[in-house]
Amino acid sequence: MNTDKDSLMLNTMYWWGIPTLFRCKYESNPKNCDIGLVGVPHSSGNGTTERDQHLGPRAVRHVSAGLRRVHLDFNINPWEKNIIYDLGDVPLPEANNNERCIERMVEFFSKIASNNTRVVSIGGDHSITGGIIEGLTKKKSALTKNQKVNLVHFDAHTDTYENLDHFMGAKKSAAHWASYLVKQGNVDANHSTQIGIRGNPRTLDWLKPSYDLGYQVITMDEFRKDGLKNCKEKILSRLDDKPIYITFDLDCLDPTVAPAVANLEPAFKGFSIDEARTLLQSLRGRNIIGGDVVCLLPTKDNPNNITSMTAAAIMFELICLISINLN
Ligand SMILES: [Mn+2]
Repeated sequence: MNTDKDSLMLNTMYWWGIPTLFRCKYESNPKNCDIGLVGVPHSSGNGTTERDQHLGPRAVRHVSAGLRRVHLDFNINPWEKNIIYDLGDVPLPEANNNERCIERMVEFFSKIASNNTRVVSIGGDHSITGGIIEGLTKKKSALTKNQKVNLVHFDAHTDTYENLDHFMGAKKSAAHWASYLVKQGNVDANHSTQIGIRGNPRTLDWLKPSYDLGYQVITMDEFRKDGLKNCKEKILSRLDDKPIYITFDLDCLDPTVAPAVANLEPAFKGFSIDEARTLLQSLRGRNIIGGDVVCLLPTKDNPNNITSMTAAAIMFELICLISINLN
């Protein structure tokens, strides 16, 4: 057994111990925890570019042990304030069958939602957000109680590519989730925002599907012109009293901050980590039921694991945004 003093030292060494997310207790039953952490090792929803996004959860388990810290901006220690478990990974044995994997995710997250447990996930490609939100808004969900969710979507891309019938065979894909969730009635686009959108797209009308669905879109260009303060207000004033879900595609960050992502957009500067953190923290006090961090590509990361560490740091922000609101 380690003494408390031993643990104080050992816990700063990320390579020491069993690598669960943020050193949380591993417990597959969500019943007794306030916040569940979940790995979604999935990459067949974005088969075009880089196929190692299923390695994201393992990479973040590797580094996050060293990031079990207190939150100075909120003045809380979430690990003592709330019961937070690592609920493990969504089982995805049909890994190359995107549609079946999404069904598995819906089932997994619907069980968590029926226990009224809030949840922060690490992907996985962005198609996982479709399975997660569909699961969290199922009829028996104690988190949403038959309401749609308000979505706050950080991304360089809209993921509403309705001009594509499928994405290399995947229907509920990383290119489609932000669209079908609105059409299925899981997301209320009229109270949701997509922010950070940038890059040189393939068609001039690439934002049209998002506007047609009802989203507020804040492109990176608009963010630079309007400034952080105005954009914070735009996001907040768009929300109503529905539960909020936050999805964070790491490619909204500048490639110098998060180089190991699936779909790099180097032509326009992305968010700095401070800008992203400030935007996230503007949601403090809101009813956030869950969030995810997606598109981490560990096999392209720097030897110091900087993108995995950034992914863990964003997860930590999401965990603390939820924790500060819970007793
Ligand atoms: Mn993206």
